Amino acid sequence: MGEQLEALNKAMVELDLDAIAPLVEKALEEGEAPVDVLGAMCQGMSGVGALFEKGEYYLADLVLAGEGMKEGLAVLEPRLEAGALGGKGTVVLCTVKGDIHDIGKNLVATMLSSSGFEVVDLGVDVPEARIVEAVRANGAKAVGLSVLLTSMVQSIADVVKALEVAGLRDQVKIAIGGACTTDALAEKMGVDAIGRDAVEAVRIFEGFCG
Ligand code: B12
Repeated sequence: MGEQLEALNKAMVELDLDAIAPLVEKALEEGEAPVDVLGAMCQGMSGVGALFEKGEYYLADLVLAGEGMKEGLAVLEPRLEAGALGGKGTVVLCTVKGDIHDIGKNLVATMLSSSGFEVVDLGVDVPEARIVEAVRANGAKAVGLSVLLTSMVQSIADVVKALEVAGLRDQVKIAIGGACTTDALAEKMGVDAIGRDAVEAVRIFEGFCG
């Protein structure tokens, strides 16, 4: 990661909101790709989530970090759209049934659409029938499921099963991500990949749709 991107990541983690937009400008001026700038911000956001988990940050800090993302995105978005014309394929994305966490999913959505994917974002707490419907209606090649609650992992298996029953499982690849996901869980649930952050999500879906 370049010097400006390191600084941007640090400003996100330290909630130095005034520094974010100028650092985004600077990184772009120095020739960093918009999608890498967004990647640095996403990684910073994940750092904030980790500090919250350790008890070092409070909920208000997460809200501040969200504001920081908005400030950075205001500078970045016009540039990102220019790169988003690739038509890399359609991804149906959501947070699974029973789970309402959406910060990470939203970052994944932003990264994917900025990288040239069509993203059909179904939101949070989404039952498997709606996912099947969206895959069919949009001719999606891939599904991304965000899962943060251990108590809701069964929802992943429900999606896999529903796609099988609908005769669509062979046409779509499925990736999972979020706090409670592991390689072992991915294997157990019969999905195709697990992504640890929004940058890895882009790599995975490029592999799926390429
Ligand atoms: C913020 C937060 C909340 C917020 C959510 C706000 C929102 N709009 O999302 C609020 C306060 C509402 C909340 C509620 C709850 N929460 Co909560 N929450 C968190 C916290 C601290 C951070 C999550 C976050 O946003 N991180 C920052 C983002 C950027 O990171 P991320 O989500 O990991 O996403 C990245 C990657 O995982 C990946 N990714 C994510 N999704 C996907 C999908 C794909 C396809 C791919 C490839 C990649 C990918 O890319 C993302 C971007 O880099 C986590 C702690 C943690 N370690 O995750 C607990 C955590 C997830 N919550 C937890 C719990 C228990 C709850 C509650 C049940 C609490 C309660 N008793 O009410 C409720 C659940 C309500 C529900 N039904 O869903 C537990 C879950 C424990 C478990 N293993 O089951 C955690 C782990 C905290 C803990 N250690 O106890 N929570």
